[in-house]
Amino acid sequence: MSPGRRTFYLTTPIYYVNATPHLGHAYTTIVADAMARYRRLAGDDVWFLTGTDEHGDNIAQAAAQASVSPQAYADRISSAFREAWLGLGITNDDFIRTTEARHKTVVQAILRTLWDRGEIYLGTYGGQYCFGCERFYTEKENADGKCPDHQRPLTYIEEENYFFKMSKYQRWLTEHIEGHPEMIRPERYRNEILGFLRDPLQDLSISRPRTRLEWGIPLPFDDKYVTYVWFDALINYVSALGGPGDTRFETYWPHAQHLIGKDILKPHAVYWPCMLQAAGLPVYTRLHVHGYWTVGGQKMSKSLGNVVEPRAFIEGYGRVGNDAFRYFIMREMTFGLDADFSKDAFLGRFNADLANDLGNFVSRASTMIQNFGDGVIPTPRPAPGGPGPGEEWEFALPAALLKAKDEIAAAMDDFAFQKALAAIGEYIARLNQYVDAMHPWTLAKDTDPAARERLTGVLYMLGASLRCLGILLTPFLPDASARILAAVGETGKLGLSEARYDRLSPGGRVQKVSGLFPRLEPPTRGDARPEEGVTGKPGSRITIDEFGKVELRVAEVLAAEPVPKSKKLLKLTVSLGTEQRTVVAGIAEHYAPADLVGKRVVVVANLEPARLMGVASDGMVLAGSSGERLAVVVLDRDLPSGARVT
Ligand code: ME8
Repeated sequence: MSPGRRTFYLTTPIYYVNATPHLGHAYTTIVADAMARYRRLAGDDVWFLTGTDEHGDNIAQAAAQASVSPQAYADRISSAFREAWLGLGITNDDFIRTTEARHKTVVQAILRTLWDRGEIYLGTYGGQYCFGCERFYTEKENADGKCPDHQRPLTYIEEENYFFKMSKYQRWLTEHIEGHPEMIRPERYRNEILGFLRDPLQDLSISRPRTRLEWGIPLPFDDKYVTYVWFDALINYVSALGGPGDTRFETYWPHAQHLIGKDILKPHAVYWPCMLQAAGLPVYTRLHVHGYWTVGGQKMSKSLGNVVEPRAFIEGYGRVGNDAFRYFIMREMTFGLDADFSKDAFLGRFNADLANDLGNFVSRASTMIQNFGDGVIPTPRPAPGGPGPGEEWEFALPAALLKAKDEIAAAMDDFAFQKALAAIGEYIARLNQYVDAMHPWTLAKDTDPAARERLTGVLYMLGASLRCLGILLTPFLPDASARILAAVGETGKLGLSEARYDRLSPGGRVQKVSGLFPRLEPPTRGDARPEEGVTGKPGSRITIDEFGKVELRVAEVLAAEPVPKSKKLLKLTVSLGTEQRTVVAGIAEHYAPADLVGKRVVVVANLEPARLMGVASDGMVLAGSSGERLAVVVLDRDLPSGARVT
């Protein structure tokens, strides 16, 4: 093993098979996947587990309702989870089902050990029980006699059951959590558990009589009982590694890090460490707890009809859907806190971060290497006239990259996915600033040798930036990062340590990447639509207010190409500063595409989008004409893209 290589065992909860995968399940699984991909990128040894929780009353009841056997029911929904994760590109190394023999064997072995060690006894228990949650509620928890989750009345039941002597671990657990400040993260959940441990801890009922519930793992020392579903489920983290003694267990268990939602904090932070301690197994190292998603401000529920089904949501956005969904949920939720999912928020982040910032840079950089460097990474040489304007960027870009890498590393150590993405966002902003500052299109027109050399240097930096960005994005946007890397000729596996400015080989070919994240919906444009009749006849007068309805903006032409099968039309990709648009203009008989790239033109930005020869055009370029002659309106001095023209 190489020095500094760390080992990670990452787990998600195993999901109940009484509901199909939704946004909440997808969030935990996607962040776990991003973490697994990040650690692999950093060269670490990773084992990533997810799976399904298939026993218990809830599942038995759902199966009965569907008139199928519990096993057939579990098979169906477990496959739905497996397929959903496959569709979302989740890179789990294993998928555990609690109905598998490998799991049952380990559960029974652990129960046997606990029984032999005197950690389990037969007792009587009476209390208020919720069949939905499959658990008894204490008096404190059920003040109004209803289950707080299901809002159904609780039922008093009394039965003989086996109990795990959890109460005797109260002091040990408190001290263990206090002695391991990093064990439960973020801090608020650690405090919540320490608060809970101030009250006396009860023993845990770990069995259900088979007369009441058949669907479970029989106790190895009394087959009139099956194992309580939580006791069975938690053991998945150990059984999936083959259990104590297995090489995989010995390799990964000492590095176990569990990821869960806040709803299942108590079983993971209280029952599970006590169970492990009692069985003589080491406690996991970390428990990472995230908050809850609401949808449109409300709890997600079938009855409200607001359940977000990830596959269906993503399919609505075609190829970019998967990356965009991953990006949104990781960027929007502060890990540990609750967050709200809405289409508006999704579109907002998509257009601002992915289309405008990331997509814009990737398109500009790759297009300029195409147009000004013949699509080949040049060999940078010192400019003959000595260092020139913008030279400081040669240090500023590597510094920005290093800063991003450090911030991502710190954020990922803390499971702060939103911070890691914010750090990448800052790096992208610097890259766009670099392009704006260097004006490669101006250098391209300058015949002075010093300017040519400077252009060569800029094109090299742009190529190297694309490569570094592609690497940094790998864990978060797997598809987009692969496209960016492929565009600079990288199709093999690259590690995080490869993200450096001196690793790009001159001479390599670069492909143009346009439409990495095409804008989804023009914002607020409906408000400013010109009304019918405003244009008027030549010679007729309009008021200043009428003129004000036309939104004219400065736009930089990033790329231009002929529209296939059309003699007159050119397709222009223009930047309006914060956004990028495609505009079709009838100027092909007057301009060669290359002549337009880098020009600052004026576009009507609030025109209704239209399709011209099958190409969607979102705006109009101003041009004057007289007889056969046509001239595009350009600015005679520099103004930033997006500046208003009045
Ligand atoms: O509890 N927001 O399974 P489960 C965020 N089988 N995350 C959510 C969410 C939401 N609205 N809804 C669900 C179980 N989740 C047990 C676990 S583990 C040994 C046994 C996610 O299907 C979150 O990760 O109810 C939560 O902890 C988990 O799904 C609960 O999944």
